[in-house]
Amino acid sequence: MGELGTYRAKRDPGRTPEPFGEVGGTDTNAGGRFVVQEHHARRLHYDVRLERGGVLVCWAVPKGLPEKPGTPRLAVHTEDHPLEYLDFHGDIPKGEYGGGSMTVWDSGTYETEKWSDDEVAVTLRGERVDGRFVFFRPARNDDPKDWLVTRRVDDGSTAKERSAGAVQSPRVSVGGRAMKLSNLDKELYPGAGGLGTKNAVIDYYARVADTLLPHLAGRPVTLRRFPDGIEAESFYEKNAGRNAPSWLRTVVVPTPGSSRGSSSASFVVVEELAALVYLANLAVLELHVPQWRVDAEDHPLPPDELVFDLDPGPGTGLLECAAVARRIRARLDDDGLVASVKTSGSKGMQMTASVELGPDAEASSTSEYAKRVAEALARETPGSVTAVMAKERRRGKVFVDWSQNNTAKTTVAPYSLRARAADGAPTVSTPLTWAEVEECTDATELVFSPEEVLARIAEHGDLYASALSDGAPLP
Ligand SMILES: [Mn+2]
Repeated sequence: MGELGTYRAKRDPGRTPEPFGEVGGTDTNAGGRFVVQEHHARRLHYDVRLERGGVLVCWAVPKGLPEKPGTPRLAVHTEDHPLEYLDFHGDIPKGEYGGGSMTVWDSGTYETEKWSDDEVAVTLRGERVDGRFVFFRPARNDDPKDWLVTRRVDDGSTAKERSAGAVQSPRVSVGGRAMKLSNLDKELYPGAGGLGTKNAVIDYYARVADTLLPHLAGRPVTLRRFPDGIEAESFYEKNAGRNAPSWLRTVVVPTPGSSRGSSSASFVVVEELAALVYLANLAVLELHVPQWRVDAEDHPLPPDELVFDLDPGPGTGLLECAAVARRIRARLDDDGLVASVKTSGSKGMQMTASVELGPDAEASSTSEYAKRVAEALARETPGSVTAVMAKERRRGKVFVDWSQNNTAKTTVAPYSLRARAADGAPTVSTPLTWAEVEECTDATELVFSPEEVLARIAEHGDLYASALSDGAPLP
């Protein structure tokens, strides 16, 4: 059994959000779960933690686990952590031990090949990392905590395991990009059966790619990952991560209000099928985009889209949103703007119009215009529309959220999956025809599964195409 004395001695429970669990009761020496946390402490490093003997055995790896066999990397053996640390993420206050933000970079299960006092050989099976690693204490080292970690060729230790591994973790070529998929049978939507596996998620994104990619082009995307499915913890990721493949387009963009305290992040820009598949394999279910793009030289451009997020308050739903959407459409039409409408895939709806701001326009002008529209609607029908975020004022009303036009904010992309299930299938942020919005009498008619969305594209083409057309000036 492990000990947590050193762990506790280094931390004050009144000052850090970290867990203070007991040593776990079960004997899990055979192997079990692992986590790799990205820890932005004084220096960025990756904490690799393996469940064993009721605790987590830990190494801090400054450069992260090696992607290939080759030169071993430093892996500082740190104190055992409580099992609750497996899903810990958050901000450890500055000045405290390990102060800085911590996110879960990957998690999964592992098998043990060897475990001794100076050598630990394991196979990690996560979303990002999938392979054999050996942690070892070199024969001559100045500090006994300074271990090394190396990657071994993953040949599978038995034939059975090898064939199972080949099905679960196939190497594929997508649009000319080689990648390894992992844990394809994992249930990301529990209860959805074959429709909710990671395999099904990858399949959907691959098939919707031709229609979805133009909406993502040039937009630094915020990724919402669900490594253990929609009922477990999720993570908003802005950073592409250090192990992102070199072909993946990334762009460094300032992130005001970042909880991490850094002023910029290296965002993914999704512009090819391979990128969508790569992200789906990381259990990225939701793609959120800003209302602006970067140019070919990675410079941010002014907003090119105007968005309204229609958020139904208690006692209202999609039908009330539909009524408000029609009114907004009429106003935009009067101003020469063409609106597309979609479900959010969650409770509400969103509308987008393509705009072109003049050279002297402020980036905030889309937000100001949307606010004027929202406030005008709220004045006309104060009983059913509000333009104010305050929760307590929203009962029985649709909140017309104009604030997502702020350049620091994002909205879920059309055709993105959502982390919700309806009728045993994942939901999708689905573009609608205006006839559907006008004639709908039952909100369930506006909820679509991934298969239905693909069939709608085959029938209608891209119902969100007007968002991609040449923008009109704001009045
Ligand atoms: Mn750490």
